[in-house]
Amino acid sequence: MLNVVIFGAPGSGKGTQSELIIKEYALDHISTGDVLRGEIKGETELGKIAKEYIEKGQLVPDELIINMLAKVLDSKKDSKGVIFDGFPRTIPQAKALKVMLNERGTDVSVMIDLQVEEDELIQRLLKRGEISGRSDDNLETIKSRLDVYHNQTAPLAAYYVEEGKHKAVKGMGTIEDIFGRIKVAIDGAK
Ligand code: B4P
Repeated sequence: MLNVVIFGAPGSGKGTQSELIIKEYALDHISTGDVLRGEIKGETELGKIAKEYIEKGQLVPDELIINMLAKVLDSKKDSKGVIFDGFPRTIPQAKALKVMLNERGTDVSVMIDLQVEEDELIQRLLKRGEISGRSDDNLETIKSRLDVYHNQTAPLAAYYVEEGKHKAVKGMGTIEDIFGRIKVAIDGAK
């Protein structure tokens, strides 16, 4: 199984590149952000809790995310491989993912770390905010998401270096050029 973690700051292009990776490698896509937005839209109990965190630019608590992820993973039992987009975002989430995959006889194959300068991240998210209507794409919330990324999520890069799975990829330039670099990283890990 090919299991790819796509990692990077908010606005680094995780969602955009995931779409291309899925097509190229016939993987299933699990985006915790998309699952949470679906829960919010459906006004579920989880959605009501998640909304409060997302609108402040904070992470939804690990326990809720890990339970949610386990359920989604169970629904992909016959998968050839999965791209994890926006998960893990903390060390406890990474450890839980390892246990869940090991229980299913598999593991993370590679972690793609998309690297984009901060000014560019802010510009991309403000631009998306103008058209998407996403409640977290405004300057105040973007700044808080970037702080959360630096404090809680960025340390995961060292975790995956330790696991021998980390691949840094320059996330600036055209979408096609970035995808070309990602393919080299994934093919090298297969
Ligand atoms: P996400 O939906 O994962 O949001 P994100 O990190 O901001 O990344 P996103 O996917 O939206 O952006 P992308 O990099 O694709 O999470 C939202 C919230 O949910 C989090 O803040 C958190 O509260 C909660 N959450 C989600 N997962 C969680 C977890 N595991 N634990 C706890 N809480 C969790 O960038 C997109 C923009 O850049 C697009 O508009 C795109 O068009 C543009 N773009 C992409 N590539 C480009 C390029 N090369 N050039 C120019 N623009 C580009």
